[in-house]
Amino acid sequence: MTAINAVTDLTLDGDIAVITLNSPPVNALSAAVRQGLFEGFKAAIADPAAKAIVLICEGRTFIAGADITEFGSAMADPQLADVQDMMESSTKPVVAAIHGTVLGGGLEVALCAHYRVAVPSAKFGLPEVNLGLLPGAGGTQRLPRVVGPERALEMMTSGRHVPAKEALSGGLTDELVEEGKLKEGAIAFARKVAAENRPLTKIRDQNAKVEAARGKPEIFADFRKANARKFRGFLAPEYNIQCIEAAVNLPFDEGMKVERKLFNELMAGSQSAAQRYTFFAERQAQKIPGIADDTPLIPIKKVGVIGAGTMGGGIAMNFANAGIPVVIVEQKQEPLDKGLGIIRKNYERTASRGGITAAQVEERCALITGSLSMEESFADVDLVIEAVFERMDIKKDIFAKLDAICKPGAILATNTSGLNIDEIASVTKRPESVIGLHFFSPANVMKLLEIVRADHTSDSVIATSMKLAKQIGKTAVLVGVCPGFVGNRILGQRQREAQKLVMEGAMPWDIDRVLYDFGFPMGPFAMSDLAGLDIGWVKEKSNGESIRDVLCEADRRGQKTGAGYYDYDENRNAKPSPFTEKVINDFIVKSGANPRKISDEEILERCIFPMINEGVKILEEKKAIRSSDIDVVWQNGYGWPVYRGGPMWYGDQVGPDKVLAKMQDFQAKMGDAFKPSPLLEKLVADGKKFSDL
Ligand code: 3H9
Repeated sequence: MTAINAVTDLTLDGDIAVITLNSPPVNALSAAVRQGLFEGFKAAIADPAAKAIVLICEGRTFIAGADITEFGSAMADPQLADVQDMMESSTKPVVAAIHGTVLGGGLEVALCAHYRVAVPSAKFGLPEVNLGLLPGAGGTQRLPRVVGPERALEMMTSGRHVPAKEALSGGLTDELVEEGKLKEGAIAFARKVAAENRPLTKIRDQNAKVEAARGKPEIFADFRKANARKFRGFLAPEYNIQCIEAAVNLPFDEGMKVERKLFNELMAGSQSAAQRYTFFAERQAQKIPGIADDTPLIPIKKVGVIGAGTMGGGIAMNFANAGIPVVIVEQKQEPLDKGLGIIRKNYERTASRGGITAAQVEERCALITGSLSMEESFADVDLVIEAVFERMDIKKDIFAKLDAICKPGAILATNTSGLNIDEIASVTKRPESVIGLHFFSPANVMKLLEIVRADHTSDSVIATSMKLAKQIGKTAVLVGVCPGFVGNRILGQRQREAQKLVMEGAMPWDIDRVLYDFGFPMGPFAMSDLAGLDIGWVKEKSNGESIRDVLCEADRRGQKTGAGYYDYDENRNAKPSPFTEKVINDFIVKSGANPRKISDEEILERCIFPMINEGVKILEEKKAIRSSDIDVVWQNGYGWPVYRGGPMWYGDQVGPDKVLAKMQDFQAKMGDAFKPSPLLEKLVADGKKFSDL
C-alpha cells in the first residue's frame, strides 16, 4: 500500500490499482482530496502492473460533492478539472465504486470514470440547485448525455437523490454489486473490462441523447411552464435549464463554457450565499451546546397521541411513516373513527399520486390504532404527544393523568403552539420528562418541529427528541418557553403590522402582493382566506367590531365560502373585493383616521423589520440558541423564501444599522411597538451582525 497523502491510499490488488479516499465526514472534494486523486491517478496510470483502476471511498459515502466550506475563496491547485481530465483520458479503464451518496462534484467525478458500479443502497444526484448553484464540473454537459435532457432537467432542478436501481436503468451506473461487497465487485468488474479490452468511451463524446433533443425547444418551454410556480423567484433552476439547453445545442466544449459562466454568476450572487448559509444553518441547529454526544437516548418503540383531529392525525402519520406504532386516544368513538378515516384517505391520496404503494397504505394504517382509554393504551408507550384544544386547564388535567398512567421515563410532550410548558409540567411529578413538540399544520407535511425545552426538561429527553425528529424527517429547532415560542412570536409582529397598515390605507391585496413578490408563497390575508376567517370566531359573540367580524357575518369566511378578504371565482382565483374595500373604508372613517397612500417599501419594512427586532429579543432572552436557528424556523415553518436566508440573514443583508434606524424612525412616528431591542442597539454600536448572535 502507498499512502498518496493523508486522505488517499493506492494499493494493487493483483493487476488492479485501487485508489481509496478517506476524508470524513463525506469525502468532500477538498484541496487534499483533489490532490490525493490527482497524484493517485497519476501513479496508477504510470504503474505498468496495473491494468485498470478502481476509485473507492471509505466511511459512510462516496464523494458527496465539492467542499462547500471552500466556496467563496480561490481554489488551490490541483483544480477538479485537472483530476477529471486525467481520469477521462486514462489509457486504462477507470471504475468508480459507489456507496452512500454520490452527489454534485462527486457524481461529476464519477461521470469521468469509464464505468460505474454501485451497491443497491447508493443514491445519485446533482443537488447543487439546493445551494443556489449548478453543477460546475461538467455535470450539466455530461448528465444529459447519459440520461437524456428530460431526465437531466428533472434531476438537476430538483436535486433529487436517485436510487441505484433507477440509476442502473437510466445508465448512470453500469452494474449493481452485492451490498457490503463493493470493493470485491468493483475489482472483479474492472478486471473483466480490462480483460475484454472494452473501448474506453468518454461520456463527453456520447452525443446520441442530446442530438435527439436538438431542434425541439418545446422540451424546455414545456418544462419551464410546468414548473413556473415551483421555481418562482429562484435563479438556479433557470440557469440549470440553460446549461442543459447548451448541452443539447452546442458542442461539448462550448457547453462547458456556458456552464462555467453561469456557475460563476450564481456563485457570486446573493441567492447562493443565502442557500449555502441555509445548508449549514440546518446542520448547526442540530447541535445543542451543553448536551454531550453520549447523552443516553430513550428508545422510542411506541408512541401515544391524544386527539384525533387534524393535528393529532397528522402527528401520528409521521411516526407510522417511520415504522413506529402509534395509538391515538380520543374521548368518543365518532371523532376517533373520523380521524382514523381521514388518515386512511390521506394515505390513499398519496398512493393515487404514486407517492407510496397500496401495500404501504395498509402497512401504515395498521401501525396506527385508535383507543378511547388512556389508561388502557398508554401504560407501555415511550412517548405521548398531547394535541388537544389550546386550553391550559384541559392540558393540565391531561398531564396529571399521564403522570399517573405512563411508565417511568416515558416522554410527556405537548403540541401546544404557545402555552407555558413549565406550568403544564408543574402538575406532574416528573417535569424532567415534559417537553414541547410543536408540529406545524399539516403535521405530516410541514418540515418544521419546534422542540420546546422547559425549565426542568432533561438532557436525555431533549437529545431523544432531536434524534427522533430526524428519524421522522423533520427539521428540528430547540427553543425556549415564551408566548408563541420562536415562530409564532415573530409572526405576531408581522400580523399586527399587516392589520395596522390596512387601517392606514393599504388594502389587503397591496400587502399580500408586496410579501408575495418578496418571495412568500402568499401574504397574510390570502393565508387567512385559505385557513378560514372563522377560525376562533364565534357567531354568537360577533358584534361587528372588527373587519373580520363583518366579513364573517356576511358569510365571507374565506375560500371555502367563495369569499373572504378576496372574491373568488369557481377556480378559486382571487380578485380584490369591492365589498371588503368598502368594509375597510367604513372602519377607517369610523376611527377618524386619514387614509394615506402607503409605498411598497414601507409595507415591506413595516412587516419585516419588527420581525427581525423580535428575533433579537428572542436571542436576548435566550429563547433561541443562535440567530440562524430563527432562520431555520422561518424557512421551514412559515414559507420564508429560501433564497433570502431567513429574517436574521436578511437583516444582515439590509444592514443592522439600517434596520435600527428604521425602527427608531417608526417608533418616533408610530409608538413603542417599534421600540428597538437593547441588544439591537448594542449590536449596531459594536459594529456586529445578526449572524454574530
Ligand atoms: C458541488 O459539488 C459543486 C460542484 O458542482 C462544482 C465544483 C467546482 N462540503 O448532512 P450531514 C458536512 S456543491 C462540506 O449532517 P447526513 C456537514 O456540514 C456540493 N461539508 O449528514 C456535516 O458537518 P458537521 C454538492 C459537507 O448523513 C457533515 O458533513 N453536494 C458537505 O445526514 C455531515 O453531514 C451537496 O450539496 C460538503 N459538500 O447527509 C451535498 N456535505 O458534522 C451536501 C456534508 O460538522 N450534503 N458536509 O455538521 C448532503 O446532502 C448531506 O450532507 C449528505 C449526508 C447526504 C451527504
